[in-house]
Amino acid sequence: MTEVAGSSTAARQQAEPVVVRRLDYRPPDWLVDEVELCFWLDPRATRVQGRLRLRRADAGGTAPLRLHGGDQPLVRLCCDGAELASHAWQRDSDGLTLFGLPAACTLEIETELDPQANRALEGLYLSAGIFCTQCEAEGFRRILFFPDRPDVLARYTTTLIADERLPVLLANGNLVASGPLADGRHFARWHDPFPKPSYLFALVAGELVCRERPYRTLSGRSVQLQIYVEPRNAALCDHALASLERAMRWDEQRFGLEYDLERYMVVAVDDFNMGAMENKGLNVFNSKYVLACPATATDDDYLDIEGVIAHEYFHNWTGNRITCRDWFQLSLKEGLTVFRDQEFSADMHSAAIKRIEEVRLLQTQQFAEDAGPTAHPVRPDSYVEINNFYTMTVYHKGAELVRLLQTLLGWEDFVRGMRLYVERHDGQAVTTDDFVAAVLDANPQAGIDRELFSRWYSQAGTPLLRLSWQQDAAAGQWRLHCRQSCPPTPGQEHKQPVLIPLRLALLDASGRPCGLRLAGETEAGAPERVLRLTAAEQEFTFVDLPGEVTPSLLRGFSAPVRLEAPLTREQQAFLMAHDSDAFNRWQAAQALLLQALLAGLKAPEGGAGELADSLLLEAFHHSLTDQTADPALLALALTLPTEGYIADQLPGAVDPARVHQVREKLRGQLATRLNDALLICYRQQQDAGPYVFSGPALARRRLKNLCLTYLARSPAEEARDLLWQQARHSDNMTDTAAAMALLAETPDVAVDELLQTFYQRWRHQPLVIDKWLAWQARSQRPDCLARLCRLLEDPAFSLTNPNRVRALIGTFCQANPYHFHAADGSGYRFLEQQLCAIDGFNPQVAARLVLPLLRWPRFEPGRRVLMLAVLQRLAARQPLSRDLYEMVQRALA
Ligand code: 0A1
Ligand code: ZN
Repeated sequence: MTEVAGSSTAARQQAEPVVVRRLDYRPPDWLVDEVELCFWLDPRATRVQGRLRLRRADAGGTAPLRLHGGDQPLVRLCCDGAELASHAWQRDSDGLTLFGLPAACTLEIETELDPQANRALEGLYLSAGIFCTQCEAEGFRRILFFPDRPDVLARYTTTLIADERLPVLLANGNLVASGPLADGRHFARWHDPFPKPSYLFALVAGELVCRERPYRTLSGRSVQLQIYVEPRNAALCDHALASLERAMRWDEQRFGLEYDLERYMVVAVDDFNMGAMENKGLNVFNSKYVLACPATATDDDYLDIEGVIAHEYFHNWTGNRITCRDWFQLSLKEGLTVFRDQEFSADMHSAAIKRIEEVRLLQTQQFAEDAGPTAHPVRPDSYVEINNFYTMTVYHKGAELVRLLQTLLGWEDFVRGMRLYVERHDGQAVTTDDFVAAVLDANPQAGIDRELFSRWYSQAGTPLLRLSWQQDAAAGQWRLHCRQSCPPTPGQEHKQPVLIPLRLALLDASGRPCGLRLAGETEAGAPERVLRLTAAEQEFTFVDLPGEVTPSLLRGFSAPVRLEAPLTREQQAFLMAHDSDAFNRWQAAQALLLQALLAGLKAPEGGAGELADSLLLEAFHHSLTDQTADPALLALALTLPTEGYIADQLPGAVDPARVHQVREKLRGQLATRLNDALLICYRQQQDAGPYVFSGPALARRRLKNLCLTYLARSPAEEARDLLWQQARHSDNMTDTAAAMALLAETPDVAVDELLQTFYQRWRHQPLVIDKWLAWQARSQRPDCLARLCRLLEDPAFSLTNPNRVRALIGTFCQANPYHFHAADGSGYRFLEQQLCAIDGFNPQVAARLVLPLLRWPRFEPGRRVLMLAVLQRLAARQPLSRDLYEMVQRALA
């Protein structure tokens, strides 16, 4: 193959990283109406031809045409049928510039790719012999030179030509032609009638089987739902297919949104950087979020599959039909779609449990991000590598902001806002401001201050809400004082107040919510209210109360803030037992546990005596013996906060070894003191029959396995027997995994044998091997790291597969703070070595793995120095990917 050359072929070496700024946005000078693509698929040399029908956005404009590109060779470049003269175009490190084109023209571009060599898993690559693509955010340019920006929307027709041994050929849209060709090859042509940005392009080719079922939309159109997997996985698609159907029905009923093509295709591949991708009509999924059967997948896997299937489906409207103007608006599609998938899961199962799990994720991970060197607004202002901005903040804080609107408006008015958003912007590439404007324009009666609300999108950091109160029980009055502030974050020293909806109730002595009437109001009060906080300080006085009250504050976590409120331990215990808001019962239980842990951490030697006082023990005992409560809620309430979360609550520098020691101590004390209640509860929750995936069965397994986490620390022989019994004989992966993870925590020859037997049984099931790797990566045993180093060499492990890397290296660095933060720096050096190996071929994965190191300022001086040294060595490395460069620089800034 020969490469054509432009007039001045600039050297295409790695350029200095460029900062992209939101305020520099300019609409495109050129638009693409139609794209015709043809792929001659070959593992080592795939030929790609593209025909682009182009026109100037402004007929009088003079700007040259800019096409983004990777380092693939350019084989042919023609305009309206004639080869472009070498002086008419120029190539640089990230694309082509074309000069003097007619205002409307057809450009033909030809290039060649080596999918087999592509281990970055961006653009066109091979996963276990399956050709697939990943184009978000900027992967399309690695396939073809193109204006690869989300505000250029075009109609695509895609032809795939491949060997008959790759029988399934898929692309976006509807199938328009297919058939045999000469030389044992065949073709398929697909047309997508919906204009889309290049990041939503996809193709797949491989030896796949299809599991399908027909679906009829609410308005009566027929859609074929299809899941494509490797033949050996054919029996593992039922749950994903059923989840897809439920998600489609739910979106019709809740938001009136229907699917729009003849087919909806999902393909599962083993090598994937993220969870899944919402390409129009052809989702590509990490197989982790498709494949399930009771023997291999846990309850949480089942829930995750349902959630991710729904998430990608919901993107068809929030992301695909209405897309982002530029990548700073990423939360327009991601925050909104996460919110939608959360609401769906809440409706499918228990809303309270879903909410607690979301908040736990937000409090443990997004709050930590917002308090560290990578803090950024939900709508960021600048980036070096956009792939670094698929963050907890953009996704999950973004979802909280959509939820704020729903909380302020009520869900029916929020749905009205969504309808206006879709009606106004269908087929467009828009901004988060457009979304907020549509929802508020549909609801002028709500009187929401747009500017005040929009600060949530532009300000980084978690607001701190400090509440205090005075009670005059005799006069029936309760006065609430609210102060909000927000700590500085990188590049944002001073913050302004935001609009905080504070949902609250005041409980009487029996736990019943009182009627809430503010001074000056005449109408009888509702049992719960949402106060709007709009200023740095505000006061509210409630009147006509029957006497002493206990406040239930920020119910349902009505805003993503840190709450400081002077509730006593007795009040927390009261709320844990009596609050009618399930979320707040959980929050109160966690507050009690956290107080015990923090007290232990303050005391010399981790508190020589008891960490669990009688109040905590009684509250725990009461919960374990409560026959009326939802077992899944109890399990969440009685779960100890993670070491990472505990560390984040400490005012000063963190010593992770002490955090570990104190948490383990409390776990052990609760296990010993409550041994009998735990054993009884465990046995009560045990199912007699075979595994079923149902809400009640899942709830019982959760509580039973929560009991087991404590029983694993109990000195009683009976507890140990139960653990072994469950590990050896359960009929489902939920119970097996719970027991195996606990056994793997500590060194034991018998455990080693069990792990080995497990490995032999499952070594051909990579998703199960990921669990096996993760148990060992999470272990507290002293030889943990040495064992992990040996596992890196195991045939079941592969550094090029992101799931394996996350299971072993990711779990160790994120979920094993005890060993990762070993005082001798061995954990940090381990991560450094792996980063150096991975960054060379998969920068996206490397840039995510480095996150735990970026938190160095939180730690005691010894660890800080060791972590900084690794970061400095990484910063000095050549070559270093743009992804990892940006992360390391942010930590060193
Ligand atoms: N948009 C997908 C996730 C995704 C994001 C980035 C990717 O590459 C950088 C790949 C997939 C989603 O939200 O599901
Ligand atoms: Zn998404």
